[in-house]
Amino acid sequence: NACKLMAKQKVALECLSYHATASAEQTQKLVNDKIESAEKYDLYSFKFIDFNLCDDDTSRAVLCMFLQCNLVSKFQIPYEVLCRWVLSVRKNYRPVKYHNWRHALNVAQTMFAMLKTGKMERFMTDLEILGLLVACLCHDLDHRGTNNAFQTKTESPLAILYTTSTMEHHHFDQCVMILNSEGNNIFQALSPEDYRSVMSTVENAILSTDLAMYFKKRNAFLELVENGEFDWQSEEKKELLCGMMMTACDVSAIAKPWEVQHRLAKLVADEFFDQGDLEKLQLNTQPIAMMDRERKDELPKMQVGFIDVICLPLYRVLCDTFPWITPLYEGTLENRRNWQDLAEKV
Ligand code: 5BB
Ligand code: ZN
Repeated sequence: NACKLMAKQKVALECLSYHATASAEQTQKLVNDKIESAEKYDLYSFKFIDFNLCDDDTSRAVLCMFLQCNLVSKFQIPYEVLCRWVLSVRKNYRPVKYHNWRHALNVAQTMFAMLKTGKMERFMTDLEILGLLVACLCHDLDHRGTNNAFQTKTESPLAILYTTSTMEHHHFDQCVMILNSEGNNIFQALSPEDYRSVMSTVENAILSTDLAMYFKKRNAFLELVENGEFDWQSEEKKELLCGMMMTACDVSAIAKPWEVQHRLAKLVADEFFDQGDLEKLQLNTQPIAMMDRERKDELPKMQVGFIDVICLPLYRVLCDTFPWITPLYEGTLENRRNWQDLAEKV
């Protein structure tokens, strides 16, 4: 398997070319920072936005979620290690337009709001809550602003390494790499059994953020719900539920107040258009409508499609089972009306 070995080494060399973990100074500063209340950062709200937070506040908001869930004391996470880990994760996001650190923060915050305000924490163990928050923060690590299809088309080393869920496997790899870096292992005090368990939660959750996985899991999940399933305790059902929750958080920009959704959709579109430009230039191919900046007039119509095919069915089935997360469904419905209005104007 020489090909895979070569690909693995290329990926590893890329990683070596810069320091992956946070500096001592930056870590010490965060350790000494005052962490405000969860209310101050608006963490309980499904309308949370990061626009007004400075970069330092984004790290502090993450610490606030861990503290609020009692994860630091329950799993004896040394506070300094947690601070270093948060900064290292932040550092391993690239400054792409949408799939950057702020997207990861927003996904984690929606998870926090679903668990707390949405009252879903009663269905989860503390170890699962820890795994889910870590997964949200790490789920797009080292995203390059291009999707799985692009990796395949360009025969990137990552696509040679992983033929399916290419980027998602890489995001998980990066997550493991950070945890294994000196002074970054927030799981260091866990028993071997808990360690294996939380890593398997994280892996399942990150791999579930591949849209292809979502479509597979949604049918299985729908079947459970239609059979009147209310016991989410078995391992298999828990994995399905966690996967659905990850997608619900990953696309939750679609449920934000209209002004915010409009701005975020522009960022998503800009990142897609950049990939489209690369395809025109590097591959000499015509990108799909979604990635073609010549067709940006079709954006409202595409958002309606995205909402109807992916978002509303997901929020519908989750809200039927967990009614306290209904703001996600209603926010999405409201945005559908706005995008539909814009689509009719074109
Ligand atoms: C999505 C699947 N793709 C293979 C083909 C296109 N579709 S889509 O028609 O549903 C579509 C989705 C088309 C355009 C879109 O954005 C134009 C700006 C979107 C879209 N995707 N819109 C969004 O606001 C967001 Br957020 C997203 C999610 C982008 C990341 C995909 C990760 C999916 C996780 C389950
Ligand atoms: Zn994401």
